[in-house]
Amino acid sequence: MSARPDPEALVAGALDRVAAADGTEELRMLEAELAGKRSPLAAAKAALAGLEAGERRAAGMALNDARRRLEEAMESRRRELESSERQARLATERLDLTEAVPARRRGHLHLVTQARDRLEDTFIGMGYTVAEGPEAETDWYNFEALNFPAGHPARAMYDTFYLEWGPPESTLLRTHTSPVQVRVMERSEPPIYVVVPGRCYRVDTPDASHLPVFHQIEGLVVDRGITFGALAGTLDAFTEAYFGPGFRSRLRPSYFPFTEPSAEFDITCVFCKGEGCRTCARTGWLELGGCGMVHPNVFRAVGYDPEVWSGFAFGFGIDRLVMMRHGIDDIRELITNDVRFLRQF
Ligand code: 2NM
Repeated sequence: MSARPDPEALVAGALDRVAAADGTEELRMLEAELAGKRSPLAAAKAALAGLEAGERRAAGMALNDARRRLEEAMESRRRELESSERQARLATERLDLTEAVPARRRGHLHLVTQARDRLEDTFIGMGYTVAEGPEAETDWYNFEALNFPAGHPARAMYDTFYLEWGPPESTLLRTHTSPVQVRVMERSEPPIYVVVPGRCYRVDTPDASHLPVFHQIEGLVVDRGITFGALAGTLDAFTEAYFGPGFRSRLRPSYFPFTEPSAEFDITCVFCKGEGCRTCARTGWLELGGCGMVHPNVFRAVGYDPEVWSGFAFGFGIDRLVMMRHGIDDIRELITNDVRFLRQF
C-alpha cells in the first residue's frame, strides 16, 4: 500500500526550516535531511513506482516541482548565510590601524631639541664628533681639572647646585658641559675634534634671560700646532654654516680660568643683519658665547704635555641661540609649554 505523496505538505515544513537555518553548517545538515537519499522526498519518489501510470506522471511532476522549489530555497539561503558569515569574519579579523597618527597635527621636537640637532649636524659636517656625559658631576671634573682651584674667585661666576652626596661640595650638578671635555681628554689621545651638547644647572631665579636649567654646546679641538687663528676661522665657518651666508663672527678679549687667552665671540646681529638696531645696541653684533686657547693647566690635569699639544675650546647657550634666531624675548617661554607657543615652530 502506498499513500499518494503530498509534495506540498512535504515542502511547506522544509521551506520554513531552510529559512530558519542560521549557519552554513546547519544548512548543509538540513540539505541532507530534507533532500538527501533518506529524505521524505526520496521516499516519495520511490513510492511513485507503486502508482498507476496516469497518476504517476502527475505525481512525479508535482514532486519534481516541489524538489526544485526546495533546492532553490536552499541555494538562496546558502548565499545569504555565506555572505553574512564572510562579513562577520572580516569584522573579527579587522585590524585597527588608526594608531598611525595622521600627518596633520602631530607633535614635533621641542625648539631647543631641533636647534641642538642642527648644531650637532653643522659640527659633524665640519669633521667633529659628538660626546655626552653625566649631569651630576664631581668637583674635580666641573672645576678642579678646569683650572678653578678651591677658593678661586672664578668659582663665584657659577652659582652651583651641590648634591648631598659624599663630603660637602664634592658632588654637584654640572654648571657647564666642560667636564665632559675633560672626560673625553682623559680617555682618548689627540687629535680631538669634539662637540658636547647638554643640560647645565646654575642657581638662578628665573627671569626673561635666566633659567636655572639651560642648554649649552661646547667644542674642543686638541692637535699639534692649533692656533688662535684656527679658533677664529672655525667660529667664522660655523657662523656661516649655521646662520647662513653673510653672517660673520668677531672676538673680544675676555677671561675664563680654563683658557688663555680667552675671548667672547659675537655674531652678526640676526635682527638687523649688522645694520645696527635696538637689540644689538646699534653695534651690529650680538654676543653668542665664549672661547679661548685651552690653558696648559687643563692639559696637565688630563695628562697631556702642553709642550706637544695645543687646542682651543668654545661654548655657548643653545637656549640663547634659539631666542636670537626666532626673536623670542623671554627664555621662560621655552619651558612654559604653552602649545600656542610651541606650535609655531
Ligand atoms: C666656554 C668658553 C671658553 C671650554 C674650555 C674647555 C676645556 F675643557 F677645554 F677646558 N671646555 N670648554 C670653554 C672655554 C667654554 O664656554 C663659554
